[in-house]
Amino acid sequence: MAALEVNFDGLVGPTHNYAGLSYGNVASLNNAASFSNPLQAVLQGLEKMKAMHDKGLTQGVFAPHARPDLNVLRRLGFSGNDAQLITKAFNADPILLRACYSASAMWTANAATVSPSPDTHDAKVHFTAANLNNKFHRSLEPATTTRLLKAMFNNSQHFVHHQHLPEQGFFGDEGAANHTRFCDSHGSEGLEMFVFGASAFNSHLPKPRKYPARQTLEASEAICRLHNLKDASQIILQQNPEVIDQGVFHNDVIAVGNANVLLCHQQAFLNQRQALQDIRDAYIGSKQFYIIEVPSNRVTIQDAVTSYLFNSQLVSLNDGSMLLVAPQECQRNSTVNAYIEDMLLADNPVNQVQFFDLRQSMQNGGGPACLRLRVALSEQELSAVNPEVILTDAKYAQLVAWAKQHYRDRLAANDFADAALLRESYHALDELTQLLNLGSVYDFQLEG
Ligand code: SUG
Repeated sequence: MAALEVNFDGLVGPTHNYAGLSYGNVASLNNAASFSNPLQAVLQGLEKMKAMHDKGLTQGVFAPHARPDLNVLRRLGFSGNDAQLITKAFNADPILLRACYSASAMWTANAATVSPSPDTHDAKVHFTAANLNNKFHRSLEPATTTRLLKAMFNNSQHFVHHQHLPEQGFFGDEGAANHTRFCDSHGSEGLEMFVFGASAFNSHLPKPRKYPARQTLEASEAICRLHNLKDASQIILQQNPEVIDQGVFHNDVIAVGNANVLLCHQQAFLNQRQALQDIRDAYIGSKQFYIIEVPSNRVTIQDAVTSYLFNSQLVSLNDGSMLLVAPQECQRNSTVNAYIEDMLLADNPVNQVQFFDLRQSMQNGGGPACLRLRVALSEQELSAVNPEVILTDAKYAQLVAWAKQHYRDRLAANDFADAALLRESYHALDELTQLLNLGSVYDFQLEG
């Protein structure tokens, strides 16, 4: 049956900022004191979405979350009306307030894990929002993510939504950032690869020493069970803990897969030689399977982390060729750029590259692949998706006009003390629920 992959890109929220919240994510820590430009951020993201749409791909839009999250501030003991809550939190702990304002839901690779119907025993598409419990600001996401997923994929004949895993480090789950799928084509049965950073229960497996492992083996195993995955459609591998300590906080910072191609760094996996053989052996397609393994003497881990080469998207175009959707930082890094040029000429399906300016997101450690959640859908399943979340030329124009009306072009530390930002943000999202026909997915009340 004809099927295609739809990338649902996170629309950057109006409170996008740099608060240095993600220990282990080098860009987040390095840019902690910078001011942000939410308008530029949302437009950069929309430009990538539009470019994919212009290539003939089906492109989806994933709405931002309502920020600031006042419910969590109330839970933490702050009280009063909206403006009083903001003032009290700003005076008590400005970084906590910034965490409640974080637009981190833009990185929809972390929103959920999705298993397409050819891989599951009940032939339905399964969704589990990630609990993201390793970082406080991200742990605020799963409930709203689930509501958004239900508003986008609202059809129980085709779509199954699971509750996120228990909110505890043992089941730390970062969603599709540690999950990729190999297949002959998007509609054929695939092999889903889950990559974990450490095991919570098995002390024999190595762990990173410095930075946290955000995905556990136990979380990946639970997702395989919940999604009712066929045995042949799952493989679980461990990420190399040494590279986590060098800033590779998700597998998608060191590896990316699409269809019959895996692009990964030489140091991506623990016991890499065996891991790659296991993937080859487990591949269930009949096409040739390509592994493009980038040697350390061509691209160092440091270059991988600063350029985000492996956080490129690999997408199959309608003519059968494969496109690398890379951040501009790869083009600016001469070693990485030279590697890409060689890769395009080598014997593998990747034969085009397009670079994007996603600097606003990149400065928080979010490249092209972080910004998208992949959902492979049959034609029938696609027709059951809320049509308003699929990008068209008209929807793009509406979203650009909406962003220009509501977003600021500069946010600095003191702006978070003023409840005007809260009002602007809630009003923007209220309007967006209508543009994307999402219903009541947010739980804020507009005062006055
Ligand atoms: O969870 N950064 C995000 C970046 C997520 C990238 N996603 C993938 N690799 N798939 C994170 O670390 C920084 C927020 C701040 O510091 O203000 C942040 O949350």
